[in-house]
Amino acid sequence: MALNRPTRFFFLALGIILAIHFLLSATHEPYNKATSLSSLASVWKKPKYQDAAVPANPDIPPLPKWTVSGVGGVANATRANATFVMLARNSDVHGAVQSIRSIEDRFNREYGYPYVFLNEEPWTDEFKKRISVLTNAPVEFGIIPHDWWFQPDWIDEERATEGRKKMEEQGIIYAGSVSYRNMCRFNSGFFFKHELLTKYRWYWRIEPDVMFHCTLNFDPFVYMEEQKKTYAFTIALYEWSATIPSLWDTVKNFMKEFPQYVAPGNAMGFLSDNDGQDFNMCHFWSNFEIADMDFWRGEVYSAFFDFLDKTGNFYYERWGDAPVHSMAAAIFLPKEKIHFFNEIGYEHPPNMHCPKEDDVWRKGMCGCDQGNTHDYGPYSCQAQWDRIFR
Ligand SMILES: Nc1nc2c(ncn2[C@@H]2O[C@H](COP(=O)(O)OP(=O)(O)O)[C@@H](O)[C@H]2O)c(=O)[nH]1
Ligand SMILES: *[C@@H]1O[C@H](CO)[C@@H](O)[C@H](O)[C@H]1NC(C)=O
Ligand SMILES: *[C@@H]1O[C@H](CO)[C@@H](O)[C@H](O)[C@H]1NC(C)=O
Ligand SMILES: [Mg+2]
Repeated sequence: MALNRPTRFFFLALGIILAIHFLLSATHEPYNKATSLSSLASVWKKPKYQDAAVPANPDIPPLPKWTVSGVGGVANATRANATFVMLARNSDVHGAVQSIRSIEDRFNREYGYPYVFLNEEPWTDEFKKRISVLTNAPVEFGIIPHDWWFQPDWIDEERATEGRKKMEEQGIIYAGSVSYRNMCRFNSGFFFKHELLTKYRWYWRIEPDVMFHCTLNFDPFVYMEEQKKTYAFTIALYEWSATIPSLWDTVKNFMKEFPQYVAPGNAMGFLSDNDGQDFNMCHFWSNFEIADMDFWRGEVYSAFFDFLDKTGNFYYERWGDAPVHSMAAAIFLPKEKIHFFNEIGYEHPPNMHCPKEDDVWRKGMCGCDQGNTHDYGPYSCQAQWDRIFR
């Protein structure tokens, strides 16, 4: 039976629409769960990096699954091999609750990523109770082994005391604090070895008293994995140079001794305005980090941390995990492996990142003032970041 022209056209059009629908459903499911025609619109409006269908990476083993109660009911989500991690004191409970409420609200109640809390002291029942009630995701509370936290015996205490006094005279924040130094050293060289974290590859660092200002319509962990990123930040800014007087020289010595570790096409231009001669004080603000712990666990970073640690300057000076992580990422990785998450509105007072593009800000239903974003303010290093990709 020969079909008349309008009928043929009708079936052709129907065929095309169905083909597009199934193609998009299949290729975009991990991101947007676009399984119905009504959600096609959201597929078209996805941010730029989601437009290209990303093929599944055969190197990624099957992912653990558990049930999450998300908005609109219970769903089984596919997750990356990832966890949140928060270092905190029992006395931080109020700020910790606020941070977890914020990330659950803007992202995790839909995804159910687990949480790991770390502390050098035993957790109080009060802390565990106040946190556990906030999420359906697994939550674990770990204790930090003594030697990964406290000042090692081989540190010359006289010299350390002298260093703290000198810094106090300069009016530097946390100048006289030993516990702050413990924290910086632990975050630089140890957290990723903790037994509660070794089962994961990716982490998202969260601190007490931070805020997430935009709803995430995508999974940053899956993005990192699919796009083969290693380290991600939201805020880049200048370091207070007096805390790290000898860090750059030490890093340069390391590069001289291990030139094979320096990555071709790295982000040195972010750290230095004269090809690595001087450090320009730019670093990623590490209170937010999404990164691959296998990088910190690897040969290069292990050698780097040991080289830094044996100078004792986490205690004699006050080396921070932010410059240490930033330098490692910028020197030992090709620059494309570092990612700036513009969509993630984030605030750790006194600094905030808020997407300044209206479309990104609207899509994320952001609760932040675009006019107050840190990105191109006086202490920002966003311009140095942008520069290396020009
Ligand atoms: N368990 C524990 N956590 C700490 C200690 N000092 C700092 N932290 C945590 O380390 C992170 C950074 O400390 P914070 O005081 O926020 O430093 P800042 O952001 O540089 O001002 C936060 O997650 C704190 O909760 C400490 O002595 N013990
Ligand atoms: C989630 O997975 C469990 C176990 O595989 C299954 O019993 C349940 O029906 C699934 N729920 C949904 C909403 O797909
Ligand atoms: C998750 O990552 C860790 C570290 O790379 C690895 O040891 C572990 O086997 C991974 N687990 C799964 C389920 O892929
Ligand atoms: Mg903080």
